[in-house]
Amino acid sequence: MSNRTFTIIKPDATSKGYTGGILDQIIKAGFSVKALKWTKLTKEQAGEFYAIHRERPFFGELVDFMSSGPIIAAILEKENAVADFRKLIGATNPAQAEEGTIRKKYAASVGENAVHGSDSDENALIEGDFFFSKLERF
Ligand code: FUP
Repeated sequence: MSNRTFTIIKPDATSKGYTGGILDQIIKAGFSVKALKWTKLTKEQAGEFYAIHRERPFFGELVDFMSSGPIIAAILEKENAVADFRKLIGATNPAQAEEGTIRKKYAASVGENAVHGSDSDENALIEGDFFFSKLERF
């Protein structure tokens, strides 16, 4: 089992000033930051990152949204990181997210849902590699 996961604080959350609150909640939950970047994706890069959803009806909207403003990308470390982080962020749809979860507190809708969290150890590695070079992670 890997002890790392990957997250994005999405454009809705950065534009609403939620970045500090979300990072604080992540760190207080026991995750340590191993890489961190303030950046913005082009449409092409957002499409590449979410290539797995290419055939889904919401793909165009997802790409437009994820390239609409700055984001924070980060690699996080904690025992059981992938599963524990998914628990911390809550369900994809904030209406179904548990009380106290990041999406319950900060997300507006299933599309604009404040944060991304990797769904497997394998994808955590792939997604971390998408954003960070070896020199940028510790
Ligand atoms: P999650 O793993 O919780 O981020 O959710 P998914 O992998 O199912 O979806 C990836 C992203 O696609 C979500 F963060 C938001 C977007 N999405 C929509 O915009 N509409 C949908 O109906 C489902 C997902």
